[in-house]
Order: sequence, then structure tokens, then C-alpha cells
Amino acid sequence: MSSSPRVSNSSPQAAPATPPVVTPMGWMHTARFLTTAAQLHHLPAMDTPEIAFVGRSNAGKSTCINTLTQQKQLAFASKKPGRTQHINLFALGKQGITDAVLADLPGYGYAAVAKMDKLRWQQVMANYLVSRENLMGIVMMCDPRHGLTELDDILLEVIRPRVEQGLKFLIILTKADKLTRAEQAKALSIARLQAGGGEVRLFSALKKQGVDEVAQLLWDWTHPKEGVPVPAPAKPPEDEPEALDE
Ligand SMILES: Nc1nc2c(ncn2[C@@H]2O[C@H](COP(=O)(O)OP(=O)(O)O)[C@@H](O)[C@H]2O)c(=O)[nH]1
Ligand SMILES: [Mg+2]
Repeated sequence: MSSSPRVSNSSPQAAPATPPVVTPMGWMHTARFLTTAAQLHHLPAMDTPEIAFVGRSNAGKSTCINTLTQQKQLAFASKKPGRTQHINLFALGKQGITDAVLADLPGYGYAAVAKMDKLRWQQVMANYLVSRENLMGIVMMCDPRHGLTELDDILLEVIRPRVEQGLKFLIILTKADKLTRAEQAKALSIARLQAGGGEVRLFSALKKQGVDEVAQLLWDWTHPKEGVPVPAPAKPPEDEPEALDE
């Protein structure tokens, strides 16, 4: 007869109460509308880390933002591309304390937009990407069935100097449910070459693929471990933010 004590598999009855853990997904779900601006100088100067979502019209950007934040109408998903002509800011953070900002930039490359409007928007976007001081990361949406387009390449060139200075960069390959596994693997390796050291993730709003991974990455970007410097604004904002037009 063994006298060794029996080990119980049942869970302890009085487990210590642990504080609620902030998960990257829970954090994403705190997204709330902050402001919208038709022109760059109408954006409020902020010192909270900001992540911009960019992509060709119809790439799936609005759907991706809505899926990540689990809010159906936060970013306007539409079958009529080219309609969003504003930079929309969303605040993230528990208990109403904003610890990151998402910026939804207008989709580019939609053929039916008048040429002057296109040029104006390309300029607004380029200015934003080059000069927005609290911008710390860029997420580029790409429909892998089309790959990176000429406009995506132009945008990559615009942001290259900032990426070289430490700006984070992620390519999201959207609508992954439309690809076979082999096609997904191929799209991933092509995009990794094009991302120039940035991250690449497959994503499907339909299948909820990549949602956790993207949330985790954005959380890590904006909550770096102690001792790792955050790309901070170069200088404090000089002007008071202007009131926005409606
Ligand atoms: N199958 C599939 N369709 C998607 C997905 N994400 C977006 N779409 C569709 O692609 C179209 C464009 O999406 P939208 O989010 O409006 O693109 P945006 O112009 O980049 O904001 C819509 O018809 C969406 O329903 C996805 O993950 N899977
Ligand atoms: Mg959209």
C-alpha cells in the first residue's frame, strides 16, 4: 500500500481574485469615434501614439476596422468606394483613457473620383503620412488577389524615410477567405518581400482570420515593454487644435 498523498485534479475552491486582464481584443473593442477632418490642419494635434490605416479603395479597410473593433458602423463599409473623403480618428483605451488613436484615411485609386479630387487627396495623405508627429505606425490594406498596386508603391515610397526612422509598418492581406491555402502562402511570401522588414498578416473578416494577431501587434506597437523607446513626437505641438467644421 502506498502512502503517497493523492493529488487532486479538481480546481482549487478559493482561487485568488485576479484583476480583469486587458486583452488586445478587449482593448480594440474600446474604439470610439474621436473626430473627422477634411483637411490636415483641421486634425487636432495629439501626443497619443497614432496608427494610420491606408489602402486602395475596396481593399477591405472599413470592414477590417469594424471587425477589429467589433463595431459594425465605426468605419463606413460600402459597396460604393471612394466616398470617404475625410480622415477619421478613433480613440482606444480602457476606462475612457485614450492610449492610442486609429486614423482611417480615405481609400485611394477609385477610378470614378474626379482627377482634381484624387490629386488633392493624394496630397492630403502624403502630407499626413510625412508630417503627422504622433504617427507611430501604418497599416496598409491590400487585396492579395490584386497585390500591391502602383498607388500602394507610391505610398510606400512616401513613408520609406519614416519607416527607416522606426515607424512601424504592417501589410494586411485582406479577404484571405477568397484564397486557397497555397495562394495564401504565396501571397504572404510576396508581401513579405515588399514590406521591407515590416510585418505581414493574412486577414479575413468573413472567417475572423488574423483578428487576434493584428490586435496583438497593434497592442505591442502602442504598449512597448519598459525601456524600449516609443517613437515620440519630435516637438510638442505649438498651436491649439482648431475647431473642426462639420
Ligand atoms: N469575402 C470577403 N469580403 C470582404 C472582406 N472584407 C471586405 N470584404 C468586401 O469587400 C468590399 C469592400 O470592403 P470595404 O471594407 O468597404 O473596403 P474599403 O473601400 O477598403 O473600405 C465589400 O463588399 C466587403 O463586403 C473579407 O474579409 N472577405
Ligand atoms: Mg471604406
